[in-house]
Amino acid sequence: MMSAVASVPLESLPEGTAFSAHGAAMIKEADEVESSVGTTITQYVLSTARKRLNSLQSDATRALSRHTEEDVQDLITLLNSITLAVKTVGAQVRCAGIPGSRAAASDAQELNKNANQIWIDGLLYSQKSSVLVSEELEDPVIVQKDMQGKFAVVFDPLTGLSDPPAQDMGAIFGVFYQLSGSTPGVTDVMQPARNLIAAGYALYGSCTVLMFSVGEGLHQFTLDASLNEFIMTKHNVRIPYCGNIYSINEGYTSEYDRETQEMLKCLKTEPALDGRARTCRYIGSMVADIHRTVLKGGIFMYPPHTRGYPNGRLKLLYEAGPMAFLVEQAGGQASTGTKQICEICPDSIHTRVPVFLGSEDDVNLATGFYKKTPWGAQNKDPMFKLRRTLSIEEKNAEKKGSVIEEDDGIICFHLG
Ligand code: AHM
Repeated sequence: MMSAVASVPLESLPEGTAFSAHGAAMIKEADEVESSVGTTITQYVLSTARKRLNSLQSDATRALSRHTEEDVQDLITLLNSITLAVKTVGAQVRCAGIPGSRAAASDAQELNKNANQIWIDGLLYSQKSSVLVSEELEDPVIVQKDMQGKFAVVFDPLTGLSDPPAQDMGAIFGVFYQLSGSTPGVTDVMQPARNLIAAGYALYGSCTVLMFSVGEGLHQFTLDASLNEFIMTKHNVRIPYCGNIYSINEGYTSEYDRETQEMLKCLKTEPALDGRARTCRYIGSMVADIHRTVLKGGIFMYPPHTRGYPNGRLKLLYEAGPMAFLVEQAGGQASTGTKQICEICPDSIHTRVPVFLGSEDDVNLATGFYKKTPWGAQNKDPMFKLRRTLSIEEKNAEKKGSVIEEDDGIICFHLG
């Protein structure tokens, strides 16, 4: 794998274009590269993006009868500008609050403004996007004609800012194909998350982690500071079928709807499906709370409440949608309580939706309260509980990609 990287000397590439040019030059070799731990993000995209682009046959992409090699290279160039923005903002976040540091922003607002500009500049100069929607801007940015590409990008350049530096900050993004193929406009981003070509979130912790998908599983990349490159550190991350952690701002309990209040009572009294007592964790930064949920299982929630957010606080296009796509890629579920988040088409770029996402069993429990089949009622049936409990190992094995066979009534798990 590494020989593919070494075969194109970086010093032979023009300054500033190292990653995209390098990526394009590697196309041939990357055909043979399997996505696995140790791969660079560029290699991974090269080896998987074709499948994803080919599989997108929705109305959104029908204009492109088939993807071209150029589409793959354009996507890589676009993603290189995104990873560069993540690296640059990550460096600023690490310096934030250090007096005298050139990169340090003096306050959260300034940090946020800088982060937004870094993302916008990078995406514009990539010349691969046509429409940009940022949480920080009221209106979409329509890229000027001579710099347009064929992708529409939605992003939150810096999230988890309400209490810096105590919180883990991060970024969220999603990439769509431009809808029309002709004049770019706001309608290009009015697509459900199901149509995303790629999405990811970054977490600026003790190291910068990028969770990323092109629609064939969720993978973890970690910024290797010595190479300044994202390297795959976990291939095909699978969210456990159930977990014992619920994550919600309980300070709003009396202001949540009846369904959420009932569910919270249930979570405090009913153990998780695997028998563990439940526990609560809430950082107040969705990237950090969701990252823990993805790795450990459980549920993250931001339901509607009457203290200012009657539809929930999280925005569909660049927060809930990409996160729902990524959680589903890890085998989890994402719902508003009544609808799958990935199926919802936004009616405006800053539309908010309620969010319940995480382990399949825990999201089912939560949505049961909206479907009027709450866990409390089901739980009275001892057979129901038994059936659920019996399925847990099978479900977790499935999620880990293990092969399950039934032999004379005995279930065998072959670890994949
Ligand atoms: P924002 O859309 O204003 O950036 O807020 C999003 C953030 C999330 O990261 C986090 O989950 C949530 O707001 C916390 O909100 P609250 O303080 O109401 O619990």
